[in-house]
Amino acid sequence: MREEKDSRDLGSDMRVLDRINEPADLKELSRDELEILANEIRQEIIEVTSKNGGHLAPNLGIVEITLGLHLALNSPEDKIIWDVGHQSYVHKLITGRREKFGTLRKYQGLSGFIKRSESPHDAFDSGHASNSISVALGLATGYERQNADNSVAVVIGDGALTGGMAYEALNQAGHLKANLIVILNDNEMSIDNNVGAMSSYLSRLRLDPKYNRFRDEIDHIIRKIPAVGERMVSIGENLRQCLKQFLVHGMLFEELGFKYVGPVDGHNVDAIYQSVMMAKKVGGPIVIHAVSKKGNGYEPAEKNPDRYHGTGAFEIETGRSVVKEAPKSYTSIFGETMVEIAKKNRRLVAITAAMSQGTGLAKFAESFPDRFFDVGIAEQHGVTFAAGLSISGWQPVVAIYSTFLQRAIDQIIEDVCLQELPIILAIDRSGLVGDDGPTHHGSFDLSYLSQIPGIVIMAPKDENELRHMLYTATKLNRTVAIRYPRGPGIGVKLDEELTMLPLGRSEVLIPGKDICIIAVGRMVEIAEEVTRKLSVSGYDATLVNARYVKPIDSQLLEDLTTSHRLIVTIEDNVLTGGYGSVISQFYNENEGIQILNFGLPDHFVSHGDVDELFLEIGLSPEAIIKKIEQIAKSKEIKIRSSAGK
Ligand SMILES: Cc1ncc(C[n+]2csc(CCOP(=O)(O)OP(=O)(O)O)c2C)c(N)n1
Repeated sequence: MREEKDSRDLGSDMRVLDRINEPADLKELSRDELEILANEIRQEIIEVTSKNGGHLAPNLGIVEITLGLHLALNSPEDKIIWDVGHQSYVHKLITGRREKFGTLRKYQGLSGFIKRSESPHDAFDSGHASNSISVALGLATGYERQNADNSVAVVIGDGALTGGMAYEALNQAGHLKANLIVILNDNEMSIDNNVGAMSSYLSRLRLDPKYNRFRDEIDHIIRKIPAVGERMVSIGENLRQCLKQFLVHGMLFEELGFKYVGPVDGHNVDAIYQSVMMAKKVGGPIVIHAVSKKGNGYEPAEKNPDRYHGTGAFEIETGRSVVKEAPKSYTSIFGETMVEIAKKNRRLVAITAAMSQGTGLAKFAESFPDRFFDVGIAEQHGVTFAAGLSISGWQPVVAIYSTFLQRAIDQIIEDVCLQELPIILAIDRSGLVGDDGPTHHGSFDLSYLSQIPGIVIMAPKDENELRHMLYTATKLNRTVAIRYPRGPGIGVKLDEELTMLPLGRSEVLIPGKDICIIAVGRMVEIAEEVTRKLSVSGYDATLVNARYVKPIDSQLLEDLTTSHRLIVTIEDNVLTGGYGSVISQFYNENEGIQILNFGLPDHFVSHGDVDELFLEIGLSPEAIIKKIEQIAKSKEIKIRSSAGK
């Protein structure tokens, strides 16, 4: 950056941001202009997320860190790995995507996460937490082995640092001694308040009086640095001395083989820039501990950073949500039912992996603090922790999003199912989730779970059924998975009394003949529309709510063969290994039955509104009807003479 502002008119209509087409342009800016730029970036992010929704608070908190980092590095030759990638909006805005930023998270628009296909500045696709140090260590080691001098930096939050993979990577990095710059963005928050012993340790570091000494020293040094810009000065001996002086010995990171710098003010571009320059100079693995404020610069988000971690559309002046009124979400009905059941069932305990609000467990945590556990972003640990609780006599419900539960497949198989432990997996955000896209779609849970012996898998057709399923799960004494979608329920009336749903029995919603449509979970609503429209065309199709994906209702499936020739399955899981494939196997030997499976395709589905995505992949009611009618015609399934009337 240049030392002083130049003759360019900062008051003109053109924003500083409009001059930034690539990170190298930052190096032409004066310190004043950088400050203006930071404000403009905040403004732009607030405006776009107020319309499109998105990860507002994390991005407002990372503006200066992103600018300082890009000033010190030369992306894309130097690589930045963003943990989770939800905080990458600033990075997107200064790496050539400013003009497209209004399309953020929209169908066919910019992704809300890092995507290599979007820009050469995006070094690694991200969405799931805690893997950044592993990737970066691989990159740094790879470059070193090629004698290439590309720098590699990681930005990881204190929340993501609760994930086990981060420690596996720190462990190896300290051993390999690769040149790796880890910026720890410490805002004391995961989505909710951060938890765990590491979080307490970071708090102690933050409170260390050396913080201020370090900051003062940095300020002093910065004042003495000549203009840099493209003509970057070499880091002087005094900086190296400064670094030595402030490497605090005996600390956890040092013990792991890292150098530690900090805490550094995460809202001071110069401090970040200088720290990264020092790290490059010194070499080896180094942690720069940056302290920042989530939501910085927008009052509602500063006050409620958890509420604005990921937000829907909102009114900028007040911060109030402008999302249309909708029925209660599956998530909140789950949370309320947990509280209801737990009042009577004193063995019930709940576990979340850093998503107490997201999974609807906040009320449970409030009502039963001793029976609630937030394990951090540690899905694997959470599942096995539940196994221990189960053996000691508790009844654990582990609430995790479908996509994140992928992390714990081995633990579910080895530590839970193999030992027949009666643990309930409450799998939220199953199926397509919409705006967050492929890293967050719950596309695979039916496939990765239905292969496991002994597990029971349910999917409710509406929020009322979810209540009964949860209750049933607490009574079965088996490992049970219940998968339900993101977003509002159907708005059905909720039964007051919770009842058991017979194990492995599906529900016939509309009796008919010739064609039977069996749908899983949220797809029952679409299947209902399909059945209704088929009826108008003259087909009296049967509609079945699968309810149980495992065990399947063999008796019903057998009975269907007497009066049906086409069995259609509809699910929002990948076709491979899903419900439809199990049904196809069931009818394998039956030559009189034709099967038609609808589900998610064998490619990663992008982001956008769920209905738009369904349209794209042929899961809209119209597309389903068209295919059914084609097959019905080829099978000469007759229609009523009163069709269409
Ligand atoms: C494996 C996994 N589990 C859960 C999440 C959901 N998640 C997204 S961001 C986040 C909190 C991250 O906190 P932190 O790393 O401190 O970043 P901040 O948002 O505070 O900047 C969580 C839990 C995820 N992305 N990946």
